[in-house]
Amino acid sequence: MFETRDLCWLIKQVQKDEIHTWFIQNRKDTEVFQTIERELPLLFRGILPSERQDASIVFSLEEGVPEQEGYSIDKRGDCYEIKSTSEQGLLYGLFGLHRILLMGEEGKIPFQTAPDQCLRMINHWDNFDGTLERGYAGESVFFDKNAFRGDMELIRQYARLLAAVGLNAVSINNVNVRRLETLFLVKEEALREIKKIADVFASYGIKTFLSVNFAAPITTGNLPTADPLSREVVSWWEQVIAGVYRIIPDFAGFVIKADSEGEPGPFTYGRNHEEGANMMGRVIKPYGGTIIWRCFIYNCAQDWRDRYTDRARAAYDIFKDLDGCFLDNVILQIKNGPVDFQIREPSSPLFGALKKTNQVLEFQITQEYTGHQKDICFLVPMWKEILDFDTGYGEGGRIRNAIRGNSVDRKRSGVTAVGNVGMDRNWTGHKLAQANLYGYGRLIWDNGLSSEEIAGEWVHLSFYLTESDEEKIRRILLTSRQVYEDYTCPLGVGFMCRPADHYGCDIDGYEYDRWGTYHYADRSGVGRDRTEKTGTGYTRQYSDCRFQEYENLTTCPDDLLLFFHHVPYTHILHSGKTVIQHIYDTHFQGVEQVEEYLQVWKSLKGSLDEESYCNVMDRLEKQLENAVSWRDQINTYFYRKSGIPDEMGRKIYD
Ligand code: GCW
Repeated sequence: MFETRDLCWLIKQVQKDEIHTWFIQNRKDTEVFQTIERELPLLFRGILPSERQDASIVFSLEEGVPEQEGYSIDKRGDCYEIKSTSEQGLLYGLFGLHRILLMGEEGKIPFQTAPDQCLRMINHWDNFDGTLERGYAGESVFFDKNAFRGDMELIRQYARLLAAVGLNAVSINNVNVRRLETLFLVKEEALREIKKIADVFASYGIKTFLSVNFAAPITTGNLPTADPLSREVVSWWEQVIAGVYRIIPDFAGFVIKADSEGEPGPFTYGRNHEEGANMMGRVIKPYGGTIIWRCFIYNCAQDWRDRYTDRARAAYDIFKDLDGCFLDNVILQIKNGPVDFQIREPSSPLFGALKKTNQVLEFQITQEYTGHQKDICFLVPMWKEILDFDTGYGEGGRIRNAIRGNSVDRKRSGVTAVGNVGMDRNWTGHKLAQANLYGYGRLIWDNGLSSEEIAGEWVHLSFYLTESDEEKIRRILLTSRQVYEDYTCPLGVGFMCRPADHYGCDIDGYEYDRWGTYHYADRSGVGRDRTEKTGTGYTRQYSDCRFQEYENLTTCPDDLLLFFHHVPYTHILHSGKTVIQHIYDTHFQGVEQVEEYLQVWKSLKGSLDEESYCNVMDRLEKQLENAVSWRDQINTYFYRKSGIPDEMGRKIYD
């Protein structure tokens, strides 16, 4: 119909053609109001039963704090009234009403909502050449062969997807900023292209950030140094930033990955991260800009022989003591776990511990370690666990509250995630991976939503099937994280994947390498000892109660056991099983579950549109191959190491 790409949860076949009336009170002539007017007929044409042709929608912009993005929906007769104190709130209300009507949930009206997190962001890891650092859905929507793709209609559709689930910020280029992307800062032509993109996003209430390289003063400015305390460096940034704002007055700011994985940073010059981040913060402050500074910093030249240097410790070791030292327009961006987006990790100990610092929690929607958008892995249950995690620092200690409560400027706190879209027709490659983008937005707007509700919404909005068919897809989504964990990551051990691309099994792939992610399996046991008593001391980075829980074998949760402890294969878990039996069982189970997914999916043939059916079927076959390969390698590996057979006598290759 009106779109060329599959707009998943927004697309609705138009069967009827009635157009409802609407009225906007206190309308202003802004881009966001124009967006509301443009969206109205697209969204609401034909979604109400024909007997309600008189239905109308009234938008009222109320007096009040304009930054508030919440909205309310009321109903009088056949008239829906959407109210907010901001135009952005009205836009969210428009999408909210649309969702309520499509879900058949009019009973929820009067409805009121406001976002739980202020900054709700997507980070793109898109390179100027069109590739994505960790992308599984085709090339970049922004860039193509070292040029701006320039497809503004596509970007508008993307902005619409993001706004529809309440997202309000985006960074468009990879945090590993290469030479050509660094030139964006100083090339007027490039900045004009970025402005076009930023304008489209702004019309949906979305702010645009760029990632920049800390060494830009050297690579682009031809200076001999990027030392944050050098006068020359500061004035170079001042000029550059002034140039950016001249062209993009509402530019949001920069995302910076410094001193990480080969990138230069303040450490290169003997400075600390406060000095680096605050220098940038100071320069961008007059323009109202923000610096988002990533905490993903660790020594990536480690030695497996050294059992005490621990990558998991790094972010806390570097940033904890800097709490309270950052300017109020600087935000620290903290990955959800201490290592790197594994399917099971404890939460980063920085949450709850940083008490006077703007902070953003970073998730990964793109399935780098969670199946490359070939394997199904609905990540909302995992994100929810993290948001709900109680850091143990007393009241307000759940991560979802701590992020905001411990930030000095609440507007500069929130959640971000590495995005999962590309040029693939359905945006995400795997059709079911759309549920992750949808679910991410919905969950960080409303942290109280359950995974079941979110999965239910996405399935219904995307497929419109019978209740029992929808239930089949919901079940698949809701069990998929556990299934993926079952065949890839026993008891929190992590990183037994193929180095470089991070898909498929390679148990020792990282074991003797420099990346600091070791499982230390030997003939009697497995796991990384991170205890204070005998290991790396990482457990001590948590609050006292969490420290006690993780430090002691008797209280450490099973699913994180091998993350925190090195234990014998015969160690008995809380579940009553031995570690080795748990490994065998979960690996057999994981494969059985994927086999079942295939059967369930086959039963949907004919109910689903052919394209979605085939798209998922094709990937499920790949997922099964992958799961079988993990099962056989892991089971054989641990059987060979331990010499302990499976109690159930199932086939383990020797
Ligand atoms: O997960 C790791 C990835 C890198 C990525 C890095 C990061 C952008 O393997 O590809 O680099 O994290 O978060 O910076």
